[in-house]
Amino acid sequence: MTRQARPGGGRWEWRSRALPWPERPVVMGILNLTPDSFSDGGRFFDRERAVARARAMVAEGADIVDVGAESTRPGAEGVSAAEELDRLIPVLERLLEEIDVPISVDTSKAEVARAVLGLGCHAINDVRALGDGAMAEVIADAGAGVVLMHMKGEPRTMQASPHYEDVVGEVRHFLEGAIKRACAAGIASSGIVVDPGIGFGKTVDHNIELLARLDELADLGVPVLVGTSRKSFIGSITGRGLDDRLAGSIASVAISVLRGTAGVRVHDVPQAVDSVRIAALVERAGVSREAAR
Ligand code: HH2
Repeated sequence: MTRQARPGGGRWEWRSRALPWPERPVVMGILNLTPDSFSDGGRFFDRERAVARARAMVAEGADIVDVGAESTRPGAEGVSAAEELDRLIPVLERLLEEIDVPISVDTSKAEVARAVLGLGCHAINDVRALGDGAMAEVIADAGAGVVLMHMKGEPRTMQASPHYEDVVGEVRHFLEGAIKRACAAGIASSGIVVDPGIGFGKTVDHNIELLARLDELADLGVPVLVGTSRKSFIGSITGRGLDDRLAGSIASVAISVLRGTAGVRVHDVPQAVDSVRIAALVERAGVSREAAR
């Protein structure tokens, strides 16, 4: 396959906070405030521990902290906006005072987005890519950023035999439409990031193909974020349980960076930071060689 331009040549800026891309890939640390998240559910449900965890991730090199209060693991039931906000607000108030990196909130509800952007959060990580009719306007009005992720189906049922004719083509087409909707609503293009949604309505083969062909998302013109951390496809390939997927996760981080991703969403920040540094140097050396040919 011919290498294309690096995915998302554009800038990445959330509410005037510039992220280091395209200088280097961005590491987004995951903070789940859910009792039922697939990998770390319950561990950070306590407010103090959540704040301490976020501070530690920043000290370890996270460029963004992504805070979520509703699990989207396969089979998960949704929670109400009120419950999400009860979990989020006390922690976000502290984080906005105490940590110095942009904060995104993993939510698909416009009502939740309005409240957290009102507090000063920098972006919405929307696994339903503006599926809530009011979401685009809420983000645009706040001048905030957004992650538009591809998902086929709904978390409760999405892993029941997902089918694609061409997974990369379909994900690409979906993300293209989502970018257009975001821009039409007035969200600044420098604040838009896309994500192929690894594990969201995809088989192991679909996930592998998406990683292998990540560079085909290049000409969407916005940064690409990839979340593989501890996901079940890593367990399927390695035979490892949730607590034993670090090596597989870090391998997938390096592969994503070699395929030119702009950012990785991870639980294990220090290991991801090292992996990104090494893979980014190799990726850039490859790009320079091809440019010189
Ligand atoms: N994956 C999860 C949740 N949100 N957002 C983006 N942009 N990309 C992802 O791949 C992604 C995401 C699922 O992982 P996790 O947050 O660890 O689990 P849970 O949804 O169970 O809280």
